[in-house]
Amino acid sequence: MATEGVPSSEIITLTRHVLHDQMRLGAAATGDLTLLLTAIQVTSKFIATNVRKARLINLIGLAGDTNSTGDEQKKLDVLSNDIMVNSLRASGKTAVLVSEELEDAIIIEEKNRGKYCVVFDPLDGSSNIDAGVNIGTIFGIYQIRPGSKGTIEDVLRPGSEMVAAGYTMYGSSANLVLSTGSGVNGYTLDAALGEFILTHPDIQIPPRGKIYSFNEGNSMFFHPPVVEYLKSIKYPASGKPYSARYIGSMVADVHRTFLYGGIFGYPDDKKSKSGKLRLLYEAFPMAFLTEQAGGIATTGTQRILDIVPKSIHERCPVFLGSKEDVQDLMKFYSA
Ligand code: AHM
Ligand code: MG
Repeated sequence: MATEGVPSSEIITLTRHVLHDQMRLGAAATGDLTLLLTAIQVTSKFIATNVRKARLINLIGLAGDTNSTGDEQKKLDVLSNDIMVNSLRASGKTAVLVSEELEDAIIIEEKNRGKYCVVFDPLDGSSNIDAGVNIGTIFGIYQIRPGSKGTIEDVLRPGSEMVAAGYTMYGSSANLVLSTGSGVNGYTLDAALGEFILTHPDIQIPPRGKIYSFNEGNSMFFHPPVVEYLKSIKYPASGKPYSARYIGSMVADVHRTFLYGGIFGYPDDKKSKSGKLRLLYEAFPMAFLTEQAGGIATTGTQRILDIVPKSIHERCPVFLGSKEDVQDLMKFYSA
């Protein structure tokens, strides 16, 4: 029990929390997922350190190349990708890695091979890096299929088959939000201790919010259901319109949606036929967390976690957040 003015002596670290969670599974848990998540924690701490000192050590700006989907790569993108690939490979717990920054999947060589596949965007929200605005790492974890040695087929599976997903947001503090399939918990990095501490146990998205988060600059391309939905929350009969909040960093916009409620959307439109966000390492992990926190994640017409990916870098429309808000939007699609 914390006493005012006296620091709590009862801290729950992410590792302790996940171990406890896994122990509940009894013999089914080998400890491998805990070790993999420890490796991911280390990468988050390492990336957080680099994000913090980026300006001072000349990490801001372009690396001079483009990534698998044609975006310009920033130095921090490249560094974060290297940090993740090296650490995940060295963990000995992975078989397949898919990164937004790499055109092809990495199939881990036999001597380092484990049973998990990690799909990730090492540093999402790159357009915000130079301005010091929140950015983040997004990841999803599959277990290889029985009998598989690790092939691309192990990750071309619906998001509902993921065993864990999460993100780390690099802002005024580093926040790691994680689900291993039984709810969502948030941890904050205590820089002095070097540990992620449980600060947001059992995150539940409020059933309804008052905020919408869309890039409305694309309105002229939006399809009618989105245009009509946005009109309904901006000109409601109640006379109480929703507030707009859009950072342009998925991790930050989704994090706020989890805590405050409301709806985040990146639709497909007349220009971007499948939207912008990537299915495997952006939409799936965020949809997994959304559902675990009691919200809904849809393309407008289909549950995101049911989509079967055809290729590792494909895109999909995303709407997620408070149950009632997303249901309101879906009514415009079914009308
Ligand atoms: P990135 O992977 O190149 O960083 O792009 C993904 C980001 C998301 O974080 C964010 O939701 C979206 O792009 C913002 O796009 P836009 O600038 O078109 O609004
Ligand atoms: Mg991204």
